[in-house]
Amino acid sequence: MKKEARYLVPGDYMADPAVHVFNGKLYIYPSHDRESGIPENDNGDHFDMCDYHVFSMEDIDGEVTDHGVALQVKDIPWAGRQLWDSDCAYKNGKYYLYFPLKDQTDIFRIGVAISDKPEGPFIPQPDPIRGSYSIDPAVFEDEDGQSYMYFGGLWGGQLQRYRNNKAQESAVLGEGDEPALPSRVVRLSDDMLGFAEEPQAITILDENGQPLTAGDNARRFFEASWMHKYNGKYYFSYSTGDTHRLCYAIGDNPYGPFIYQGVILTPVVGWTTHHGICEFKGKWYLFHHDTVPSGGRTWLRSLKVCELEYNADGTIKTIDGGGE
Ligand code: FUB
Repeated sequence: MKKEARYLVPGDYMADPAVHVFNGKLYIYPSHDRESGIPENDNGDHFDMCDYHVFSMEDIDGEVTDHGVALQVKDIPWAGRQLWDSDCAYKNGKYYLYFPLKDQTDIFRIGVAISDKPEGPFIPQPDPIRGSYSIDPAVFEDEDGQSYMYFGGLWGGQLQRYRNNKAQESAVLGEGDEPALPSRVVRLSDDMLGFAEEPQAITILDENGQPLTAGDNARRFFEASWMHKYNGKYYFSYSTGDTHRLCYAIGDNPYGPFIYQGVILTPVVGWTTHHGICEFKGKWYLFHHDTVPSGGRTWLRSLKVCELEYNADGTIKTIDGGGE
């Protein structure tokens, strides 16, 4: 494939790609952006998505098949609004689509829907996952068959409203040398429909073994968690949100701690940056999005893919996102 990133779905706006290989094909689970007319604000109300489509590819340079609507807000019994970044996992013959959605009180919860096929359609469970909160679920299956969900997002993602998995009276983002608000990780139950334990905070350490601070805006977690494994190491990657980078940190197990390594993708054109990483037919790829095709409209994003390369020491070669 060419070194430049390739736009994947030129005819529609899609963002936040989660990617997995199922049955030898690569499947993409993006958010489906649309023009809702809702003004842009820090709560992300302008990201007013109401359905998901699933895409597949037989080859990285080949055709991208749109499998049509996989799940819609109107079919989810507990729905309020805003279907944000989803992910899909497979277990025992079923596919599980995990999605964040505001409930009828405007609180983000994480739901799950089930299908016999990776492309859906997915049938939602009647209620959100018990104990779930915030956004951006990413599900990673380890080699021992255990599945873990990574989740959380600041600002409109509401993570700042929670401490020790409990909602607080007032939201606190922290600043300066205070600890950065962490992404969460939780092992999923064997039936894939719930949490098997209390979600745990992810610690990202700097080069001196100190946790990243809230004021370390260029490196601390904001949203868009992703986990992949390379040469036996666990790579936790994420967006820094208002500083617009995709960064990563490496650990020895799914819970961390993870040691900060650097930038995977420099800022793209557009406010958000979000990704999925996966190996397909012997090469590694970074799926992401930008707003170049929509002329920079934050809420109308387009999917892209490019190759992701490692250095001999396991670090990732930084990719130019083409933004500022
Ligand atoms: O697509 C809506 C939100 O924008 C996602 O959940 C965030 O990660 C950001 O990409």
